[in-house]
Amino acid sequence: MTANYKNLINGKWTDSASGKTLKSVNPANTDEVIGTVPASIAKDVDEAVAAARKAYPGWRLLPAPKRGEILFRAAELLVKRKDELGRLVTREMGKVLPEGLGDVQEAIDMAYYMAGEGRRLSGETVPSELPSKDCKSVRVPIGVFALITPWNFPIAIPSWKLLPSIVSGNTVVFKPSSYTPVCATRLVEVLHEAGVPEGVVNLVHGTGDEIGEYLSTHRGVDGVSFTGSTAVGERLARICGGLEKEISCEMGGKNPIIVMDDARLDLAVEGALWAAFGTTGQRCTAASRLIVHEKVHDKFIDMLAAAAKKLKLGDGLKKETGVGPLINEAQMNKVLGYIETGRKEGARLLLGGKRRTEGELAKGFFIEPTIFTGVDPEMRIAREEIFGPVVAVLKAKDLTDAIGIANGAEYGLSSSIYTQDVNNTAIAERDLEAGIVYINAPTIGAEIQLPFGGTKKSGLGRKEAGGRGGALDMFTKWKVVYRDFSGRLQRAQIDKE
Ligand code: UN1
Repeated sequence: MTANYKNLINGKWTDSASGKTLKSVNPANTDEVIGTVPASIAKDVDEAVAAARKAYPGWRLLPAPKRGEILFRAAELLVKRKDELGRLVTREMGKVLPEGLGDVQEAIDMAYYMAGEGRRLSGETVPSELPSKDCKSVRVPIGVFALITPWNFPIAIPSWKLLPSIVSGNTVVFKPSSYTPVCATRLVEVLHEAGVPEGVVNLVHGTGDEIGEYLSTHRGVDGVSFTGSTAVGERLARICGGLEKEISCEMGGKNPIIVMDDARLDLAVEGALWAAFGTTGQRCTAASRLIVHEKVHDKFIDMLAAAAKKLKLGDGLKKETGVGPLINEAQMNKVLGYIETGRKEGARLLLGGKRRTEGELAKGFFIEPTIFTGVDPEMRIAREEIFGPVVAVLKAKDLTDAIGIANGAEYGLSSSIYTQDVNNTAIAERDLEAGIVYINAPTIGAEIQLPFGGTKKSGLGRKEAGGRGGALDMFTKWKVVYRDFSGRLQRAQIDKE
């Protein structure tokens, strides 16, 4: 029997006013229905926003350490459910089980970390230029946030938004991707069970087309945190900018790995394989360009192709599977379209390139790990985000050339260099235009205690995750407080005694 999941509005699990539902299926086997969720409409969003508004004044005033304690309990519940949720991530999203478990672990890390922030959320105290006066800056919540999340990290990315937003004292309306709604519901269940009061976290399921923009531009919403495509992010940012709403968008990537002539090639191959084909290339941090020094190019691509050939396609729950399915048919067709484009543009197809449908693969959306060589920086496969198991290899003459190619893309999320030369690492660190630079490690695998986000077309507004410049800056505003206890009027800049 199919499980029917619901929206959570004002602490109650409810169906949509539309009476309709959406079906979530396993992308490795579309015969398997993971569950149904409400196909929400504007009226449901209105109710969710009203619930969040109503809960805000009380939640704002609950001491932050108390809010943090609820998050700590959520972390403990997630630890208990890690296996179960990890398997669900694999069944609903398709990534292989170790990655499904990693997805949940990232939420656990974030929950413990943000629980601790409940006892920090620190501002600054600085001296005043006048006697008997003190000055400080404090972080204050912003109000009601709309949180819009993608399907590729169905537990981790929602946790990046839900946990810092609520520990900061905001209330939220959360709209997860309609491709992974069951994972999102299970995460919200955890928060609910951990003791998040009614109305603080509201969950509304539905498609982006039907309710995404409606929610983001809603009069009752003060801020928007969005992760998804650059096209949608730019559009939301334009509209929200005009409505005085806070907005942060985490968007696409075209992340390069530079392999220098002095690199440890074994390490570089292993890293490239993991970053290009892990999560079936469906990460905004996936490596989709390998920029290889001409001296080691031929050897590198031979090693890479030999290693990629061994990756087995299949259901991510099976131990032997190296690469899972694409999320849905549309995404699969988009990726196949790019493979066709690469061929037409004159790149050389070194490996893969086809959909596979033999045996059980017929029930899912599987594409072979695909490597193009002889790629020119101007080709579309070198410039556009593909979001699939397709990597473009480009040749570079030296470090300057490699960095020039890397920075030639319109995106700037993650980047990496493999080299044994300390000076090369320093130059890469200084000159790569990206929010994240990895040295002797691939482009994926950011840790939650540091800010996450990119430059150029990869990110707009504040960054996510922890550390200075991370999500607390997205979900709070600075307020400055001056207190004069001199008992007289003191005039800054004017009184000079
Ligand atoms: C994403 O690619 O959409 O750094 C998020 C990483 C993960 C998060 C990726 N921790 O690859």
